[in-house]
Amino acid sequence: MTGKGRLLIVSNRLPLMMEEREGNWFAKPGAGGLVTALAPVLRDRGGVWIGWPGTTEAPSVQLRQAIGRAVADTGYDLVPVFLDATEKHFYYRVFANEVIWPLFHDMTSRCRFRPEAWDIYGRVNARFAGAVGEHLQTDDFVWIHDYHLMQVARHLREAKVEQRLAFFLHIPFPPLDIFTKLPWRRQLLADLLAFDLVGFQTQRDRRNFARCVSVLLPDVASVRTRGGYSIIQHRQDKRRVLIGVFPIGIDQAGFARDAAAPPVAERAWYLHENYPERQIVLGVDRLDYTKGVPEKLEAFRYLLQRWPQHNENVTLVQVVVPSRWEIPHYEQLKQEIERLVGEINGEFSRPGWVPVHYHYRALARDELLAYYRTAEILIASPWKDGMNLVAKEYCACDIEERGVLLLSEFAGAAAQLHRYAIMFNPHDITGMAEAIHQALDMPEDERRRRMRGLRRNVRAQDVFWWVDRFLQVALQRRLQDFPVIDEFVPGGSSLAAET
Ligand code: GDG
Repeated sequence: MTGKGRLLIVSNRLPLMMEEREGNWFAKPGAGGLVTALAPVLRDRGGVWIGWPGTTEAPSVQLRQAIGRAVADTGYDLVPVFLDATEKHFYYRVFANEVIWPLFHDMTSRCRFRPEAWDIYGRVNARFAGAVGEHLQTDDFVWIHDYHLMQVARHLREAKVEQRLAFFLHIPFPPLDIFTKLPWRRQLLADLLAFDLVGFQTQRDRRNFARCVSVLLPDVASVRTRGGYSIIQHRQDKRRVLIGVFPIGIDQAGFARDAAAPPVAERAWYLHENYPERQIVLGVDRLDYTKGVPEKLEAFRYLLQRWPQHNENVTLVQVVVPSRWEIPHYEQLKQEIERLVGEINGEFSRPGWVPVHYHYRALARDELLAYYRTAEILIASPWKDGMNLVAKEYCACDIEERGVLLLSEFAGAAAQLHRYAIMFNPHDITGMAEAIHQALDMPEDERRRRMRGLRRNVRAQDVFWWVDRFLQVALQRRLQDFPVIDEFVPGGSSLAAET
């Protein structure tokens, strides 16, 4: 990596778990993939992570001290941005999760376009920008993450900040006809053009964004495409914004190592004992209407009806991790999933065999890895997904290389994994059931060949590769050095040719 300045990471949440016990605050450093990949860079160059600590409690001395103590463990600075309950409600719950989240996943009927939420989103973004401004030094580089913070660069530019500012969107960017429904469409696009680099997960997202800019802001900027990148130039001051594709990876080596370690190996053995002579089909999803869980259950029911030879030989383990449960659409989804699980188990269960094992809780990491390692098949069935890390984690943990990945054509991960996964359209219930049927009957050598291909990809383009590539493009911009990231067209001819 070039440049000598520090790195400032800005995300909605600080990489911390805050806990209050008997009036005292404790902060535990987080351990997700993003943190794992960024921590060495932050320690090496020096850096700061700015974000909300996850509580709406007033910022007491106690709370600040607990965050201060966590800095000793992380090895880089943590700067909290505090939100009160009203701000959390409108900025986070309503604007981020009930406007941008459904809109960017093409589900406009679930959007609540509340003007006061837009105002408070702006206010909170201005506060984040203020925190960045306070800690910024001349040579620093600022990397802002995700849809909660799309206006931070504009606020910083208004405050005459000239440092390089980059943004990465973890979720998809919608096509023009969907994005146009946003009441604040031009403003939000213009806000994003205050960055120097905007990164997306797939070519699909980059193309959608470029088209939105050229149609909605023709008077503000011009758009060119070069070798898989878009270059947007402001008409007034000729400033350029680079739009690129950076598919996020996982800590592949970490997952593979932990999957092989004794605690996971023992759990995996125990799981096998519980499912003798049976193939496990696994689903791991946050409770979210974008993840296609009801369709997966419908497909599993169709499989049992259409190919009864699988009855008693297959178990679907569906983990649903509680999330955003205070939003009514999520509660309705939970009820729908539980109704379907009940119907399928009611119809097909036999003594000694329950077709669907349903867990509505977050699993401990070892437990999750044991399921990844044990399951013969994993189904990721999102209607739309920025990437889908679960699919990659499954491949990393399948150290015996016997598993089959079934992947929705609409997951961002499809662009990298479509050659070796079995691809399906999550809206096509019978097609998905056929894919499960094909996977259940797949010969060992084909499973191995496919899984090796998947694991090669997940290893080569891991989260360290992702951070490196993003920072190199952000700091050097030698585009010719970077091969173009693959494109995948759902339902396109590449499907038949490649699988
Ligand atoms: C957003 C975008 C994009 C799941 N269940 C358990 C558990 N998990 C962990 C998985 C994985 C993460 O949660 C889920 O990541 P996904 O990528 O699948 O989905 P989102 O949460 O929607 O993430 C997505 C991602 O950002 C990154 O850019 O890929 O498209 O929507 O890491 O391991 N972890 C534990 N127990 C569980 O039960 N411990």
